[in-house]
Amino acid sequence: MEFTALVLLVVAPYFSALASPRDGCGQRFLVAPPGTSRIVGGREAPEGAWPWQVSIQIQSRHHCGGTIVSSLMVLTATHCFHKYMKISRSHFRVVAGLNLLSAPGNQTQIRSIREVQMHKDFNTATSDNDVTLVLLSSPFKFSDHIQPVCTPHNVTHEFILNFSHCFITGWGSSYYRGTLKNRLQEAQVELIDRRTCNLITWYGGIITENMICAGLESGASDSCQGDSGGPLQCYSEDEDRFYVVGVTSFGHMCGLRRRPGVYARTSRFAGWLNRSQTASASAAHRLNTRLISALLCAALIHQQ
Ligand code: 4AZ
Repeated sequence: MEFTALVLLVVAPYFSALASPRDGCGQRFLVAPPGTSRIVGGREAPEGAWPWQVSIQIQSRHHCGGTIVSSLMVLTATHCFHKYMKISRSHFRVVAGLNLLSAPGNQTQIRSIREVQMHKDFNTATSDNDVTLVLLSSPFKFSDHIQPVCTPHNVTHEFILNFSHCFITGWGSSYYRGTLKNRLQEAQVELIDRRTCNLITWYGGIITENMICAGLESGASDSCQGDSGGPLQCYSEDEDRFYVVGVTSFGHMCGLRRRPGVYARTSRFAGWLNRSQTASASAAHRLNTRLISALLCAALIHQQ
């Protein structure tokens, strides 16, 4: 009987790691909900404001942003990886619970990468389908500083959520060809409909259905180099949660009038996200599952 209890104790965390990513997502415990005041341009993010934001690093240097969607998976941009596949995966790491790049605190957790799942239809010329899922070597332990974000179920769900406030976050530069910022930055943005964003005086037709523009017409709020792969996140007042609405993808330089940031539209990738998450999680857990089955069998035999 003691052996059975021991087996259950060992097995329980694996099942909780496999639990649906929508269980408790998009909530932050250290910062109040967004107010009604507008923020134009970037400002320093308070500690714990964006607990799903990660820094993807190469040889301990910030390379791209990313978003925690479950304890084992980080959503980022394909362009953060596809030119870097010759670099050994062991040189990459994913850092969560981070505010100051130069000074990871005791809230920080670091994981290596087990697998990179790039969207197979990523187009280098157009940046269409600029989404990648990174499978971690071991799960993040969620805390006040580390939490998963919610992901929209589909495009209709994205509309129904009726977002009141959207923000972009990252350690990227505050001007084109600038240097990285040490402290995580946040800026409030507006979602810009595709028709406007494709106007001849804006992006002139290069924005596909898999992309969403966000920023301000004036250009005063924008993402920039180093923010790539990170989240465009929106707050649902009804649900009191944040959803990742976009993945920072590209733009014509930074902060230019009528050249807002362009983001991979996550609601268009809900099916891909679910399939990739299930496939990767099951592959990663196949070995563990075998071990668990063996242990459970042993416990049953032991009981008889
Ligand atoms: C970049 O190079 C980049 N203004 C990211 C976002 C934007 C421009 C460039 C959007 O990573």
